[in-house]
Order: sequence, then structure tokens, then C-alpha cells
Amino acid sequence: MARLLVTGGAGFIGSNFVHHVVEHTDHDVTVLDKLTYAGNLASLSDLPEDRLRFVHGDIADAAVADELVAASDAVVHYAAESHNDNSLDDPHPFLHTNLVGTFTLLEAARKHGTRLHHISTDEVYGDLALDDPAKFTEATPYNPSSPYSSTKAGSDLLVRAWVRSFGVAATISNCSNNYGPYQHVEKFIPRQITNVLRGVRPKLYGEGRNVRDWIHADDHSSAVLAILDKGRIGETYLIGADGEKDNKTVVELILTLMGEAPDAYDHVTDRAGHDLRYAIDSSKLADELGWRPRYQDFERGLAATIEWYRNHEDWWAPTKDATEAFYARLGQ
Ligand code: NAD
Ligand code: TDX
Repeated sequence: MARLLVTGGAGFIGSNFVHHVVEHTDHDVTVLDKLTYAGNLASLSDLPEDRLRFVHGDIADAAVADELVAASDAVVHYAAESHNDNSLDDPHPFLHTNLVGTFTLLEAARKHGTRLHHISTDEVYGDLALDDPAKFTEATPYNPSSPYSSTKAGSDLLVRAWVRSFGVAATISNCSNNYGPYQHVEKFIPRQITNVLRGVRPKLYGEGRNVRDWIHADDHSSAVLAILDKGRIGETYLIGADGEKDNKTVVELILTLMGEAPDAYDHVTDRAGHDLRYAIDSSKLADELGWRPRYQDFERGLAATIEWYRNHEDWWAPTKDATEAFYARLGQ
């Protein structure tokens, strides 16, 4: 049994990870979360109190980070500003949380000799051409496009430097696009599902030919546990589940699964600098650590996610209007 500090545990992927850990291990979990617009305590409300402690705070607050890291066997660092469209509108919080926040946790891990796993994204590698058969590997050069992905790339480089210069026992994972329950309605899949539930047409940026490599959040969690358990210190592991789909295909599938005409969506203004395609080669994770995804049928996983949003309007409705007001201002 270990004491895990999970930063950003009230967000989408962090809360899925906390559920996964409570269900599949006997680890104790402390969540440190600032509860920004993206954090929601309701995402953790059904978990047993004796397995979970919640601390409301900022990862960039050195005193809080120091105290909690000292009392933990490992830090699993999810907390971030995570949305590309927000980063294009106002990059400032991305520098604070993704860079200063990660730096603050690294300093605490260095001081207390605590193991740290840093959660990152495939977006640090930039994008691939639509007709390129290549996928990202751990050796792909960094080439981020947006303020979001550049601050995540910077946070990865900080972790690598703290491993090399100070001997911090850290690992990094770069995962592809996640879907599943508890995802904020600003993101592509929940935005379209909740639009359809409200009788609003889905919104596709540009032509919708951009490709994302979808993985269920629960598979991301099992991969992170495998790295925490067996990963080699100082290494980076790519996490993906061979789920490449273009956005148009995903919108059509959502509409079809929800009983609507597959072409009942609108094209809206494209995202500035919109990455064309992400694709992950996760063979290092599979070969070294024996990890395999459980959710290999995207359509089934998507249908279950649609059901979750249908049954949890109380969870998403409070954030829907503000999110759509933001997109309306951007013409998206
Ligand atoms: P999210 O926006 O849903 O959740 C982020 C959480 O971090 C929220 O609970 C928020 O309150 C908290 N937070 C933000 N700033 C904080 C701060 N300064 N101090 C403490 N807590 C703070 O994000 P997500 O989609 O769950 O992403 C989680 C992590 O996974 C991020 O590091 C992201 O880069 C990475 N990632 C996401 C995806 C994806 O598809 N969403 C894919 C790969 C990697
Ligand atoms: O309404 C929309 N219409 C649309 O066509 C929205 C919100 C998005 N899109 C497109 C943009 C992208 O090509 O859908 C795709 C997915 O968009 P997002 O959900 O915003 O995800 P993305 O920008 O790909 O980044 C996600 O995956 C990598 C996460 O938000 C990041 O945190 C993660 O690092």
C-alpha cells in the first residue's frame, strides 16, 4: 500500500484515475486541486471517505506542495490548464499552473526524495500530416503548436532536467486524446453530446478532417499505474490505444448513436494553428511493461459515454451555458 498524492484529481482524467485506484488497489489517495472552472468535487463524491482526502489548494503554492509531497510515497501530477481554445484566448494561467506549478512540485519532490509521475500529452510533438503513415514515438522531437502544448512541453523538459541534474525519481507519460465520464463540456466529445441532448447542432471546426487518437480515460489510468509500478526512472512512455478517427467521423457517430441524422451538424470557425493529426505508437509501454488497453471498441465506449452524459445532467448542466457563451464569443 502506498500514499499517493494526485494533483488535479477533481478534473476529468485525474478523477477517473482516483476511481481506478480506489477500485483496483489498496493505495490511499490525497487529492490536491485548486478547483478551477475545470475542477468538480462531484466527480469524487461517490468514493469512500476512508480512502480519499481532499485538499483545496494550488500546486504552485510551495508551502502546500511541500507539506503534501513530504507526506506521500508518490506524486501523480495531473493538475494543468488543459484546453487549447482557452490557451489561445488567455495563455496566462497556462504558464502559472503548467510551468510554475510543475516546477514547485519538482522542488518538493527533490527536497523529500519523493517519486513523481508527470502526466503529459502527445501534443508536445506537434502534429503529423494527414497522409503520413508515421506515428509519434518517444524519440519524436518536441514541436508544440499552442500555448497549452508549449507549456506542457516546457513542463516535460523541467521534469527531465530535475531527473538528470538533481536525481529526482520521475517518469513521464504522453497520452493521446481521452474520452469517458467526467470530461468538461468544453471538450470536443462532451460538447457535442450535450449539444444534442439540448437540441443544439454539434459544431465542427473547419472541415473536420483533423485526426485525434482516442483512448478511454480508464485505459489511461491503468497505463499510469503500470508505469508507477514498473516504469524505469527517467523514462518517458507514450500511451495510446490505436484509436485514430477524424473529427467528422466522430460527430457523425455521436449523431447516429443518439438517433439523429449523421449530417445534422454545423461547420464553425476553425481553431488558430489547429494541429492536423496526432497518432501514438505505444509499443514501448506494451513491450516493456506488458500494458494493454481494455476499451478497444471505440463505438461501444462512446455509446457508454453518451449514456453517462444522458444520466448525469446534474453534473454537466451548471457549466454548459458559460462554456457556450465563451464559444459564441469566438464564433465557434
Ligand atoms: P481538466 O482540465 O479536466 O482538469 C484539470 C484539473 O486540474 C482540474 O480539476 C483543475 O481544478 C486542476 N487545477 C488546475 N490548475 C491547478 C492548480 N494551479 N493547482 C491545483 N489544481 C489545479 O484536465 P484533464 O483533461 O483531466 O487533463 C489532466 C492532465 O492530463 C493534464 O496534465 C493534461 O495535460 C493531461 N492530458 C490530457 C489529455 C486529454 O485528452 N484531456 C490527454 C493527454 C494528457
Ligand atoms: O466544438 C469543437 N469542435 C471541434 O471540431 C471542439 C471543442 C473541438 N473540435 C475539434 C478540435 C480538435 O481537432 O475536435 C478535436 C478535439 O478537440 P479538444 O477536445 O479541444 O481536444 P484537443 O485540442 O485535441 O486536446 C485534447 O487532447 C490532448 C485535450 O484537450 C488536451 O488536454 C490533451 O493534451
